[in-house]
Amino acid sequence: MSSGTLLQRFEAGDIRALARIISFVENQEDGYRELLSRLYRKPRHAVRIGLTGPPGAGKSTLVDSASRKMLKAGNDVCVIAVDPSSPFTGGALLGDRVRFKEETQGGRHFFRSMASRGSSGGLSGATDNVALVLDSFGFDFVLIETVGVGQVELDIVNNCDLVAVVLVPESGDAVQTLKAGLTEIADIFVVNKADRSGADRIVTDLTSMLMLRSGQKTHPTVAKNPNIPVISTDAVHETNLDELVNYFDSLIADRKESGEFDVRRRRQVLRKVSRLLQHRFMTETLQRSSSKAEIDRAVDSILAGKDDPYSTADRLFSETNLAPQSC
Ligand SMILES: Nc1nc2c(ncn2[C@@H]2O[C@H](COP(=O)(O)OP(=O)(O)O)[C@@H](O)[C@H]2O)c(=O)[nH]1
Ligand SMILES: [Mg+2]
Repeated sequence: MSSGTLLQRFEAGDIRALARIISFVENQEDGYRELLSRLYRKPRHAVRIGLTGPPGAGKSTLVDSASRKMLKAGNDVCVIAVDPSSPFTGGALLGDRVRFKEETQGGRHFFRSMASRGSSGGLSGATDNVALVLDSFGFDFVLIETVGVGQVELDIVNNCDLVAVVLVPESGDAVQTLKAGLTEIADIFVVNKADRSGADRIVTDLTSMLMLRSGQKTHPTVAKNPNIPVISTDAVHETNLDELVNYFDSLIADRKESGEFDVRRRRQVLRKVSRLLQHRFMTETLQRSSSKAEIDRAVDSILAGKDDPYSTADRLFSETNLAPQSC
């Protein structure tokens, strides 16, 4: 990065500096780790809310409507859309994946889409880092939109303080939703497109299924958080949007009071440190040419029934030079 001036401009609230720093971090340019280390030490207060669900459920529309409500209340809100199909308008000034608006009344609104292609394995880390940059800039809310429930999306929402799973009447019945493992990640279910037929039914089914499950206390996550709210919305006409935003506020307040908020934050940090360690260990082990040859030999031996993956991993671990260096 070109000297401290960019960071100074960032700290002074310059939106172009913010956009530049996001790209810098997303592209992992030289020095991005040092920058992130500095940002981790800065005071921050943003709440991260993840919205996930099938394509076309109305996540982008919901994020947009919910943002406007939050902005009206005087909050600075930013959106990270990890969805290549997110509607995008304008933004030539800051680049083709950024949008910024200073509300005449209320707070600042920043939008950034993240490329989901070409960043295999690193997307959740990159999203987390971009969220940290936005948090450090001073935003009150970081809304993160992701599609579906693949491993990457799960990793992304695991880094959120609150997760809304967005469904539509067409999403299928409640049983399917439960089978898809969505209750494990949902803090709130949003049945969007309430203007369409079938919305009431999915709300009722989902609510009774959740009550049944919490009664059985079969799953630890559900048992710990038995009252997952289900709310229906019409994102286009903004029906129940105030209620949704109020739910966000009250769920976060409850979490903070019960200590669950901090428990989650601890878990997020621990997960991040583990990932970095894992990544570093893997790359350092595999970079040693002696290891590469050794791994090849070990794979041959395992296939021939003369060795096993556990002993191989133990051996490689004990041979790795764990002398302290800069991570
Ligand atoms: N009827 C209806 N259409 C909606 C609603 N919310 C979003 N849509 C429409 O559904 C389509 C997909 O919305 P989008 O927000 O892009 O979905 P995403 O893929 O989940 O981000 C768009 O044409 C929206 O205008 C809603 O509550 N009711
Ligand atoms: Mg979208």
